[in-house]
Amino acid sequence: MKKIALVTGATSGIGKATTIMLAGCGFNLIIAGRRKERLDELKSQLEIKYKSEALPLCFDIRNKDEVCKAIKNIPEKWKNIDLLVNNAGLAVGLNHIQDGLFDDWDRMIDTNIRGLLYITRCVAPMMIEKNNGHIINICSVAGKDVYENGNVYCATKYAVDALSKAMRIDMLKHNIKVTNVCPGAAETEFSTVRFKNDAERAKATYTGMTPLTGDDVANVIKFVINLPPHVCINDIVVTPTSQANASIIHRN
Ligand code: NDP
Ligand code: 8X3
Repeated sequence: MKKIALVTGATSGIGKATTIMLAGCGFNLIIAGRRKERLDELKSQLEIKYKSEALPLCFDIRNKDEVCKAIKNIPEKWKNIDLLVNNAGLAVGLNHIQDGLFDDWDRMIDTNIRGLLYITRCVAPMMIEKNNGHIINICSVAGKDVYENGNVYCATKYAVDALSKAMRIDMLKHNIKVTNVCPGAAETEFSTVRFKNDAERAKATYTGMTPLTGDDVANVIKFVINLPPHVCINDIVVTPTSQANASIIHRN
């Protein structure tokens, strides 16, 4: 029987690449996001190309009731979730703290922290019941170091870093692995979202360097999930070769 993975933020970037990698590794996939047409397209791709079954779940992860309802209503055969990839997240804006927009802050806090908590609260009991599972939280180098103008985004990722450590402790006696994955600059829709569709600013983020791709991060996740049952990677930082940490990038 195929294993089941639930990936949040499967419609784009790291989440989409991870979903496709997992299908290639023989998983059936529960794919979550807000953009229904992208979920439907991905479902077809997974079924046709990888012969994986896919269950699209369309919800806004910031909405507690939507998240709980979606997970509660998962058909019985999908409830045996082996792997949860908490990937949905975003940065919005890049301002000094005194210029920050409340709405940007709320979006980041509600998505990156609250959303991750809601989905974990719904899925973890299913793993506990079978005394097995793996939770992967997509954190960031921004959860390891702060950088100018990164303030609230960094704070949300520091929270993810803390939650990964806390989950690791709480899940220990239930035989559930928890892994914190911290990517550096990856060229996805991340900067387009951060700069609110300003394509030039988004592109400039990666000028003079070779950024990670979603596939690069997915490959790291592939390594993490394919270790023997008694081995758990707790925390892993992966950056482009030209990036040392959240604020130091060498550009040509
Ligand atoms: P993308 O913008 O390409 O993907 C973000 C994903 O999150 C989309 O699938 C989006 O789906 C989903 N998402 C965002 N908001 C919500 C919401 N309210 N409800 C449900 N789903 C939501 O960015 P990345 O792939 O780069 O980002 C994935 C994760 O990686 C994020 O947590 C990000 O912080 C982290 N990260 C990214 C790095 C980078 O440089 N790109 C580096 C380090 C970490 P939809 O819009 O369909 O809802
Ligand atoms: C995304 C990486 O450095 O833009 O988490 O914050 S960074």
